[in-house]
Amino acid sequence: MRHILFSREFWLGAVLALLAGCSATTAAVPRPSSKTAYNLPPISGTTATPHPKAGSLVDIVRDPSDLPPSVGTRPARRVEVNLYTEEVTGRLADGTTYDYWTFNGKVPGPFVRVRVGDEVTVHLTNDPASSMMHSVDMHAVLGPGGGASATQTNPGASTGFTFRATTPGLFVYHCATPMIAAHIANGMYGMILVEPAGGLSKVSREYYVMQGEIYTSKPYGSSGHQDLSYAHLMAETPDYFVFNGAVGALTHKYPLTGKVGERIRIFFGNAGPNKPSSLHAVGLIFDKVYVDGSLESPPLRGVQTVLIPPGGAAMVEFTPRVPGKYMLVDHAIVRVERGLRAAINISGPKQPELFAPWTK
Ligand SMILES: [Cu+2]
Repeated sequence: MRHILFSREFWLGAVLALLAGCSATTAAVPRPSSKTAYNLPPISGTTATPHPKAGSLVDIVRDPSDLPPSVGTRPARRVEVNLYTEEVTGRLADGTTYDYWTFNGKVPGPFVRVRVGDEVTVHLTNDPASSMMHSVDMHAVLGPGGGASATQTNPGASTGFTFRATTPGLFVYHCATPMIAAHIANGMYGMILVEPAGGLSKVSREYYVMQGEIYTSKPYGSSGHQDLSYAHLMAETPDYFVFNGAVGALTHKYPLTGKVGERIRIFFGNAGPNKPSSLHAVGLIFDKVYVDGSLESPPLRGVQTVLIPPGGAAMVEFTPRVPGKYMLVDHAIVRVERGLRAAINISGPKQPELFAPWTK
């Protein structure tokens, strides 16, 4: 039964039965040019094989500074969003690889930034080499499945939908093809920001960070290639917790940086699929927290830890006053031991009136 339940054919059948009338086209679709930007050899073998050399892997980590600028004061307009679903083998941790399912080759997927009133057209193309159907459910969408009913897309096919951005806020999007939890755990998530008219206030730096869970057949820290463990997924017992897709993504590869006195904004999303996040910046205090990603409610001020449910988000802002090395964590702190940690490196002059270490 387990084999049947988790087989691709079972879920393909279920989806097609559920979504009769939403069939995808089967015309071959060329890969977007962005694919070639990786300039990496294909990875062969995805299960029970020695892990490839780390240097030959696709880099799935999203740079947290990779996000568009604010919409500013522009009027509402039409916006095109191109999503390309792609299954790749990437580095999960040093010496450990994993088969990720992605939007546009990175985890999280692209940060989509629109303003209220925009007419947004979403194009979803599924890589011809995909093993699965994929789709997208955007929490900013008013419509069936958040767009998922219109975008169940076969490998090599394209689908899409158009929606009106009605509500300012920071929203999660994710693949919603059964088994949905597996598609999310494998990396198929991102965020869409709907800015209010006039845009967000100006800040010095903005970062895009998402928390995810990875369920592996071998224990945390095992070397070699890791397969998804459906047993662990169903039991809601993640083996890894990651920011932006991989262990060390935001410590060694892309640490967050800033200077004393700068205003820093983090767009933070929790992909889950199962666990809430207790977001905390060690040694810092969030000046403003837009709870649950709501931009229509006033922010909380002076917040230590922010609770963010799976499928939820928060926009947090802070101004570091003291230079040093800080950490962004989930205050369910044991998750640090499972890979969940981001560095925030703040430079600038010492501030002894605020903080002064001493020894006897
Ligand atoms: Cu998917």
